Amino acid sequence: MNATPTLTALADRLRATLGERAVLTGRDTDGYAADWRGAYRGEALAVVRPASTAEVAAVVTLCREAGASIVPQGGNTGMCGGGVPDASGTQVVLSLDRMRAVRAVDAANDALAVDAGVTLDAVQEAARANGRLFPLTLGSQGSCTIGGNVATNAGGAGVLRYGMMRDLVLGLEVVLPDGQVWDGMRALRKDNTGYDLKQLFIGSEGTLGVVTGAVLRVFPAVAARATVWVALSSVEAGVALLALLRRRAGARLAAYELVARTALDLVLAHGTGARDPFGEAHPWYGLVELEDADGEAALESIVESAVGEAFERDLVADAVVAGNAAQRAALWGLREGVSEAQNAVGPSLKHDVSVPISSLAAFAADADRAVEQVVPGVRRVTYGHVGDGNLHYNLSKPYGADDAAILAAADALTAAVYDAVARHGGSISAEHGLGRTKAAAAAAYKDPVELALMRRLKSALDPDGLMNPGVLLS
Ligand code: FAD
Ligand code: 2HG
Ligand code: ZN
Repeated sequence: MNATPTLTALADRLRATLGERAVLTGRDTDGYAADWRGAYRGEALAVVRPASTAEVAAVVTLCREAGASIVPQGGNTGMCGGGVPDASGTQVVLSLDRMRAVRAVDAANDALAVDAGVTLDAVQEAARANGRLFPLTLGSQGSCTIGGNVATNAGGAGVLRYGMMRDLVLGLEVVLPDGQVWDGMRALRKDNTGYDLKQLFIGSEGTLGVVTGAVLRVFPAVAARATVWVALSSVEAGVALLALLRRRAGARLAAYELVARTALDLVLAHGTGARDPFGEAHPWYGLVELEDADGEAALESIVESAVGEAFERDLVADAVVAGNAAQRAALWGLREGVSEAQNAVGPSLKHDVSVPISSLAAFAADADRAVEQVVPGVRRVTYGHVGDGNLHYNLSKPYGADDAAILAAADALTAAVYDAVARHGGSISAEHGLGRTKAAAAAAYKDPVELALMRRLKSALDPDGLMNPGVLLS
């Protein structure tokens, strides 16, 4: 679609307000118009890079006057195409990449106030520099931003102990679709003065406003860690091990990740320097980490006795404990390397699903049967956060097949997985959000009353539908 005259003038008006260098057009927008997987490529009318909340508000107002829709973008590491424009060439990408300040640290209140464009790595570093921990941990943390983490309600490996982004935010600053700034940068743990509006924006994927700042909860620094990689015969064994670990380690259980052999094979084949810790292959692996403020020896003794009991009960077939930081990093590399390694073998179908933990094994078996019927031999690259009931039930083409084998059957494969999710009372998005990929599926699988309520909220806040249309709600 060609840009209308009003839209054509918009880039000039944005330049006049923000300055030449803050507005990109033409080929300069390319890096912002595609996602990191190459799964989505759109075309932007312009990319705007405001440097302050007031400038974000000015951009939103100008876009509204011109009738241009806005796609907020942080680090562009999202999994569902929610941060890139559509192909119309009429959308404005609003990038937060010039809003990267840590605004304030209140160590006594265990709180950190930041701009939305600050990277997750930088927030972790700011917390560390003040003897604190910001526990959100993602493979993308060098690039993803706090605004993106808020907008997607990001999860990751630390959820078991600390919760999702939703649990880590005390306050927010948001530019609303009408250009007003909501200053909700409160650093309170208790505030019972009505609806908790920040929770509405957390997980809203840029459809209700632009997050420009956040007050984050931080925690005491963790000085002691114990990390163990175990071999498991089945998902059932993995789930039984979770209960055992919870009983023995309590709140010290910080992460418990599950990795199928198919996923490990990809990392061993495509990851740099990856090495199988065991001499023989096993169907499943678990990566377990305990943490505490101090007392490494105490943690190691809990790990030893827990793994000892797991051996006696035949839950684990082999185990290796990280002896130092380098070994710990190598074990985490086997887990965190899966996303990139799966990219190396062609298109992947990503299914970021959750079911009750008690249904994980039955779900995986059910989904395995269902996808096998659609494409015999389709590779199940299953891994994820077992402690949260969240599996990345990802699919790749069968060994030896070409890309068409999976692309032609993509919709049928995804429907087979989502139907299995529905049979087990699960969700089609545990942590990545709906984005463009799952907006239509959500309309089919979510409760109609819930969907209607979501649409009413959307039209109350964004009556002209200018905030990230086509994302989250179809
Ligand atoms: P973007 O990709 O830029 O945007 C994502 C969505 O948020 C879009 O809808 C966008 O419009 C919206 N948005 C971005 N910024 C704002 C803002 N300031 N205001 C309003 N809306 C905004 N995710 C997990 O949950 N758990 C994981 O373990 C995990 N691991 C990953 C590992 C790898 C290797 C990669 C590449 C990604 C991983 N992700 C994971 C996905 C991704 O990193 C997260 O979804 C992250 O929160 C996105 O942040 P971002 O800044 O890159 O957002
Ligand atoms: C992870 O847990 C991320 O590693 C990414 O959520 C999952 O690439 C994926 O599908
Ligand atoms: Zn994940």
